[in-house]
Amino acid sequence: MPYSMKLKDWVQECANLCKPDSIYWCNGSDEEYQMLVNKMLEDGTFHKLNEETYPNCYLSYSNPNDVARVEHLTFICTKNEKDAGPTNHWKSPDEMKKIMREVYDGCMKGRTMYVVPYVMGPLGAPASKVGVEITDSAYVVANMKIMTRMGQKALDSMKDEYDYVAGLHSVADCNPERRYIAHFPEEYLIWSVGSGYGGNALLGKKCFALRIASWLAREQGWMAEHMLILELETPDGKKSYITAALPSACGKTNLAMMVSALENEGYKVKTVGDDIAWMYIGDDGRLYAINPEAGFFGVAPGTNPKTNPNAIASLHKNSIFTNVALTKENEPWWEGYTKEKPEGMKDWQGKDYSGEGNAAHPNSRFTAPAAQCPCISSEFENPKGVPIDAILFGARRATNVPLVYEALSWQHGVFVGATMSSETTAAATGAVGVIRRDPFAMLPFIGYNAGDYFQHWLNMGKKLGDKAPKIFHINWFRTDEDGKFLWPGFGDNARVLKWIHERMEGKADAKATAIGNVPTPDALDTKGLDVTKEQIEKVLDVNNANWKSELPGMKEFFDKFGDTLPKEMWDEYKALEQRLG
Ligand code: GTP
Ligand code: SPV
Ligand code: MN
Repeated sequence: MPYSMKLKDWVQECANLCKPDSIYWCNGSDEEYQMLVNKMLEDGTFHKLNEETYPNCYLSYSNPNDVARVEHLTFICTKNEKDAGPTNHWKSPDEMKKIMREVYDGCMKGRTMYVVPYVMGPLGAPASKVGVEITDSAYVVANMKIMTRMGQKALDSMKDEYDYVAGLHSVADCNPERRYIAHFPEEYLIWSVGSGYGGNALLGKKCFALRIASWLAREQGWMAEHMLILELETPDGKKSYITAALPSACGKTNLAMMVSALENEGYKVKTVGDDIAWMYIGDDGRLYAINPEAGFFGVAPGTNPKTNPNAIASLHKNSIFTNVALTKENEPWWEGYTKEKPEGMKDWQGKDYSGEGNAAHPNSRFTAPAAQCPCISSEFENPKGVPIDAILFGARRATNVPLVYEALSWQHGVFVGATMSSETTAAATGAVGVIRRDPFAMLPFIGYNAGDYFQHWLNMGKKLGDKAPKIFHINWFRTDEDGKFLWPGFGDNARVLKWIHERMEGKADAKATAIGNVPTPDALDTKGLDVTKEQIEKVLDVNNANWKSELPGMKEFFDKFGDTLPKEMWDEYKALEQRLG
């Protein structure tokens, strides 16, 4: 996986361009972290939170113009435009580099250039990979320390001086007019400028582990996916492993860490990963997954001791909070943390909170070490990863899409993934709540032509044969006429996992519908649940007339691909059309 320049030479080249005052190579030690923290406390980037209740935790505010991923400024820069495909923004590598070089030129004057080597994946795992991020943001370095295996151990993991994915990042003047997140997958290179936030700036995450990695994965026969990985312990004491792809801010962290409502019945959930899965075919022919990350960069709003106690426990020490509100007790707060808003808060820009609007930004986040999660799986560091039994695709849809359904085959499952649609969220800039197609929850993250990506999924299914995981679709967000969620969600989602598990064992009943197999109302365990039978019927309902109205959107999406769309996708489209009558 070689970059074209030796690491030292590339660092020098970046320094020549960005002209920092000094260069600092990160070793990843705790002393170094403390040094960065002290520097950020001094310059006001960090605010220290209540040491008694949130030891070693810090609050940071981003520039108000820089609060989420910027999909309209994210580019896949391949030599041929067709290789980026119809779902990505494209510029030629030469043109993009020319534009960005002007922004990079001298952008680190008066600043330190940090060189951040990091490993994505457990140390020593065959599937793990090294990246090096150059950045002028101490905040980014601190986040990378939590999110990845960072420092000397990454340098030690390199097979030779070329064995890394290169990422150059500068906040520069944080100007939205001069902000670009560019990927050069043919060169194993990422350039990001003008943003210091989340996936725009922590280059190991979406830029490397999804966009560059998905390109590599296609070349090398594996998969890089926007998926949580969870461990499901069942009453027989066995463990099965499930991955789930849900779009940004649609419930991956929550599903991965859920406290099962069916613990008494023997269904328990543990976390292997909450955002990204790298999957490969093992020696036994099964699909295995590792979590390339070492921490959680989780959505704060909605997280509370009831909805996600494990996240709350994870973030109570050694964590960074970005764009949350601050209470009088010097503790972080966000919408949905408590029912009552505390008096006398500062909002996410540090101003006195008036009580109007959001105190925390809707995309405010916590950065917490995965090892602190009470329900982290014992397999989290397993270099082999975990064998996957089921793959779930999920969306945020108020209408039409039932709580859960089972795909009829791998090929049909690929069609279900390819035609996913979901309401947009605050995780990216732009309108919120607009339904858009989001294939495999990867629309913003596929680093190449999505038509080729669908083909790659079909190819992986052929290689896996009868060892392929079963595919399901989930939707926790269906609402009634008054806009209220029909399904309680969170820990009660274990009831859906139970049905999925029993389906795989050939035990649970299902009703065949046009879109796939849906639980019969009796097959879903609703014991102790405070919902009416009518509500359950509603949340499981598949209405053919409504589904027919979904078809034109799918067709319009597929039409964009021309001859890069696998023929099998049209076959499945026609079969669905027929089943709908
Ligand atoms: P990214 O980190 O952006 O990729 O997001 P994610 O998919 O991990 O989403 P996350 O689990 O953080 O959830 C996003 C929002 O959805 C939070 O506000 C949650 O409280 C809410 N949420 C998660 N699960 C459920 C559920 O089962 N029901 C309902 N109603 N809301 C949920
Ligand atoms: C997402 O948007 O899917 C995230 C947050 O997980 S970010 O790291 O900003 O991409
Ligand atoms: Mn994500």
